[in-house]
Amino acid sequence: MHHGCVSQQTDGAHLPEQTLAALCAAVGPSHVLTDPDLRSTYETDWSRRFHGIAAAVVRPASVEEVGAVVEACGKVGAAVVPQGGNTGLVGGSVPRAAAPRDDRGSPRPPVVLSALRLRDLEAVDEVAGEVTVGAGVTLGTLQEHVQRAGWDFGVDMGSRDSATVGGMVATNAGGVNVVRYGVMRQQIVGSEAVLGDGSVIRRLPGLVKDNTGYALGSLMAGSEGTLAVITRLRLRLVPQLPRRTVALLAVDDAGHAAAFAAQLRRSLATLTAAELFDDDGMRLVLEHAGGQRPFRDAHPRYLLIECAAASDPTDELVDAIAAVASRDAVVASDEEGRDRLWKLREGHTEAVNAAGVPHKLDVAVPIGRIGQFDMEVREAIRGVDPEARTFVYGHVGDGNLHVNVLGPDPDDESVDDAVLALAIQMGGAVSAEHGIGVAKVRWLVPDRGEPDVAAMRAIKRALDPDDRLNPGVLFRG
Ligand code: FAD
Ligand code: S2G
Ligand code: ZN
Repeated sequence: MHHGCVSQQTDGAHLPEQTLAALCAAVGPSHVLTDPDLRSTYETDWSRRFHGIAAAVVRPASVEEVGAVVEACGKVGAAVVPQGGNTGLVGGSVPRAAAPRDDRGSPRPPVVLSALRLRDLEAVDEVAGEVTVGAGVTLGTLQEHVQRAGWDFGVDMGSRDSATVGGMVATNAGGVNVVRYGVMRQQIVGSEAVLGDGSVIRRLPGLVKDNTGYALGSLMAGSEGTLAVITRLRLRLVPQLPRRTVALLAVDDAGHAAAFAAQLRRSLATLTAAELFDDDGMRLVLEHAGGQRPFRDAHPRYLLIECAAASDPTDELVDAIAAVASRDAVVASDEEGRDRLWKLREGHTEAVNAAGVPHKLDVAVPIGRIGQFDMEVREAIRGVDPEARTFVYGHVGDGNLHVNVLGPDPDDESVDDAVLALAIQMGGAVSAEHGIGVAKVRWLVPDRGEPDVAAMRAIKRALDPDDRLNPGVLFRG
């Protein structure tokens, strides 16, 4: 197996030798991968739906090395695909299936720039309740780091062991605690990033108030690798809440789940999560991962509620549940019991993925229309493909549902179109937290309208005039 400065490219256009040499000089030969075997894990996304060929995978270890890589690629017009943990679900982190071509028509595969070696972990700033970390630090590593210092981080999600904080900002990740702490954008108090021309934009002192012009860090949130390569983040921390209790309520339908979640949010200051799933999903998770049904009977929908506080929140949660008309409820305050209930929800992604290549639609709808959407989306899918298997689960507290469909051919998007059109029709969004990537480019204008997308394109042209960074993501190339 080879890597390094003599190209081992056997399946696409080579990078010019002087570019490879410049990349090796920037990051060292062992971090320039051209051999197809070494590149492969960086070229296919987590869901296995998106794949492309990279001219090389390059792994810089500092902002200076990122700048040198971006400049070297810019000199020969090679596109750059920034990549973190490669857990994104809309195809934005891997080379496009159709490699861009140069003016002679020959394929110009991009360079995948992996942020995984940007792993600095600065000491927690105890007074400010903030921390500065490299973009390649995983969510799990960040959580351990700040918990050791007696703090916690406000965003949590099932991909914590691989998703990186740079990728989480780039996709403006949400996760299970949005209902208490907001999305990734709201955790940023400073950022450093490299623009397409290799220049560095940096604001890291961690000032909670800083009205000195445009908030470039916020602009990075949701930019999906198209505006800059994020190299470092300064993040706000939240108090560590050691006492946790989880309740699982059996409910009649998604509308009741949304109404109960709103009622419990009002009555429980300690509420940190409100998640929905259906019985088909629970059955699939139990078939895939094993485990016991929490209730004797099957029920149409389930609402998982978590409360967290410095002192035991169990009593107030039990009292609040008594005030909502659920069919049945179980409560767990011990770690093993809580994990067992969470696994029924967090096990969905893996269980669906194990059952086939899913069509994954991550949509937001006004919370008051969740019940109507849950009913109509199932009808719409049945109308397109009566054999399809539909699983609806997600963050009901924030109006974000994950509609996963098994059955239709991966390339047949008629089900995707039906679901996304319904979300727009109901005043929702075609992506709540996973982003647009390449998967939903053609839905950006129907969802946001021409003027909004024209303004986004103007920002993209201003910051990346040569369309070097992640071309094909967010906008048609
Ligand atoms: P990647 O997948 O590597 O990249 C994602 C996008 O960000 C790409 O467009 C890429 O170009 C860009 N990017 C990555 N790093 C950088 C960087 N340093 N600078 C600039 N651009 C960059 N998402 C949620 O929001 N909520 C969930 O609850 C959730 N649960 C998940 C559960 C599972 C099991 C899995 C597999 C995924 C889940 N996701 C969830 C999706 C995914 O984890 C998030 O989108 C995550 O933020 C992606 O981070 P990453 O480091 O893997 O980024
Ligand atoms: C979740 C993960 C990806 C998916 O479980 O909250 O964001 O759609 C999702 O399964
Ligand atoms: Zn989610």
